[in-house]
Amino acid sequence: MSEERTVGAIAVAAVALVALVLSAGALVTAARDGGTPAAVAVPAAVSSDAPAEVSVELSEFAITPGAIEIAAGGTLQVTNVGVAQHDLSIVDTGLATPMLNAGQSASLDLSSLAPGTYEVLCTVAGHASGGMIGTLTVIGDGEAATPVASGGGHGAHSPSNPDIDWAGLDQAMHDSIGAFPAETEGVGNQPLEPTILEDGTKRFELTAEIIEWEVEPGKIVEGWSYNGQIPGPHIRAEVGDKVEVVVTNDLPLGTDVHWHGIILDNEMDGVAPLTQDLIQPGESFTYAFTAVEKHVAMYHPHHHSQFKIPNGMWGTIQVGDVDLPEPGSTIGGRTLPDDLTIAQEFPMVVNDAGTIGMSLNGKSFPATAPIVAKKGDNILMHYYNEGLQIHPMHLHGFPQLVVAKDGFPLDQPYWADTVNVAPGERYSVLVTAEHVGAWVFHCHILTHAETDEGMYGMVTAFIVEE
Ligand SMILES: [Cu+2]
Repeated sequence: MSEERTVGAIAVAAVALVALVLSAGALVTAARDGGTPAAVAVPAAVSSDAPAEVSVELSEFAITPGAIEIAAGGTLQVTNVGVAQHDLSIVDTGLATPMLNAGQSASLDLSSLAPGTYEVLCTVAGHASGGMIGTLTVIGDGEAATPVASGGGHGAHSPSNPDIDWAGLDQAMHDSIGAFPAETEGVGNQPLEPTILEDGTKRFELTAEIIEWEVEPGKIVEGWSYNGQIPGPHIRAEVGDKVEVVVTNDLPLGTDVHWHGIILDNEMDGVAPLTQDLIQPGESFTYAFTAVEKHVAMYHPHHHSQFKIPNGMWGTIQVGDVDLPEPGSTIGGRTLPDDLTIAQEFPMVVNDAGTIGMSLNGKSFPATAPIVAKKGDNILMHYYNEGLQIHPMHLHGFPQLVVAKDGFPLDQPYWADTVNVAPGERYSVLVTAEHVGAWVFHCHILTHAETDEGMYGMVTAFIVEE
């Protein structure tokens, strides 16, 4: 992917479009002669193999399917399956459904649309940037539809579907894995150095700002960030520290910062306008608290978090060290090393929506950072879920010992090769790099890790050297 891209509000649509075009080019080999593949049911009124009627669901915050394909002259049946009001607008065409309340449906006649690809979105403020954006491809007579990635009809990925280029699928996976690890601009989670005030208070400074963020090679999105990083900078304090965080708002709307998991006074909880006034664009607000106990916590906006967080506004904050089990102790039949010195400690922030999409620490495979360890190293990893979905994080090769939940040490740590992390949760896991090799580490919701274009999203590797 080396094309020059327009960066900004339409970047996501452009990338989605390019991806669609690439997938069509790479994977469709048949049915360009106007013939009808035998395995495909064709609605009576059209001679394309695309359906004449497609059901589309609107929800918080997705348009499903995200890449709609329909025959020229077709009709969309649009249903709001969410809880808020939504609509579906086809950009620059004047076509849109009425605003739909939860549970309402509407038909959208596309007979005025020429074959081609259009951008679709929900026009409610913030919903498109929250994820309610997609593409609509109107397919003319005799054109082939793209193979459906999952869930659709068409006998997708069935040996009876003549549209599938099986060798192309093999090649796409091979090429995507060969691109790992890929260099991209920007690294998140860098330690934030405080200014030490006269009374010993540690003062940290955060600026909320919109940046260009390279999620994967060549894919530059509008990232909502702290200090130009996704994840935002890592804040570290010790129990007993007096902490101040000065937050400056360079966003186009008001904001606040919620300290998710930190025990502090109500007026510092960051829920505007309940516990404080909104921090208006151009203004600053100082959060202050004394760290009273150990925490594995995260910070993010509470005000319109539904699009700010998916678009990248989150960071990690830790107070003290997580308590570990006794070295050499036996848990669940496995004995821990006698030396539990931690060789590496780092966050694993998972996200799945907005402009950042399926990602680990703000990057999508192949731009995810590999974990590189020496055999026998002990690694302490903290999962944080800043997304909208649950993610079962599966490590090949050796198990993870879950030692803390939301920063609270467990009386009975437990072993797992797959740790399920729900939105808002943190799990701290201790991993001993027992076996040499390049071990895959990924979300086990398979469509968060692979597509027809190969490996993507929530995948990295745990590389153990001798
Ligand atoms: Cu997942």
